[in-house]
Amino acid sequence: MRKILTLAIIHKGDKVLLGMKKRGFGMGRWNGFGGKVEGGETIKEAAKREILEEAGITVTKLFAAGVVEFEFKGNQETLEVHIFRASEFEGEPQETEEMRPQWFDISEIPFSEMWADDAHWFPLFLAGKKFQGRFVFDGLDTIKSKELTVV
Ligand code: 6U4
Repeated sequence: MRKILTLAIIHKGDKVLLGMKKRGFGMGRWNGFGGKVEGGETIKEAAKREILEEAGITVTKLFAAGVVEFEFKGNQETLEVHIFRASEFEGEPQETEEMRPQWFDISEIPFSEMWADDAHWFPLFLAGKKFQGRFVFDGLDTIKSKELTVV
């Protein structure tokens, strides 16, 4: 089974906006904003909706940055995560039930409190590259195998 998810990171100048996930999958980690694509919406529409729901801001232009697949040992499900970048938005980031947004300097991204794969693809993201990859996890913290290429 395959689940299609979105993940959006606001990158403005030398800062990125991340959110501390307060509940659900990835709780306790800093991450971009996103979630499941619902019936009847495009992946980009889902990404915009999730940013509004989780950070309270409206993104005008979203750009595809990469697609990364995740598998977890012992679990049949594949997560297909579509990663987007944005720099322009309307409104002020605000804490929601799901996320606590915070700006980070790109030299101080809190990788030790993020998904382990982020340390691999974030440098490509910050360099404005497009990428695709596949990570297999053993548990929630350990990467068992990885593939990551610039496309
Ligand atoms: P619900 O059911 O709405 O509470 P929830 O458990 O909060 O769902 P979901 O599915 O809405 O989670 O979103 C999970 C988010 O985590 C998506 O934005 C994708 C992201 N994500 C999943 N695996 C990731 C990983 N390995 N690295 C990463 N982001 C990941 O950086």
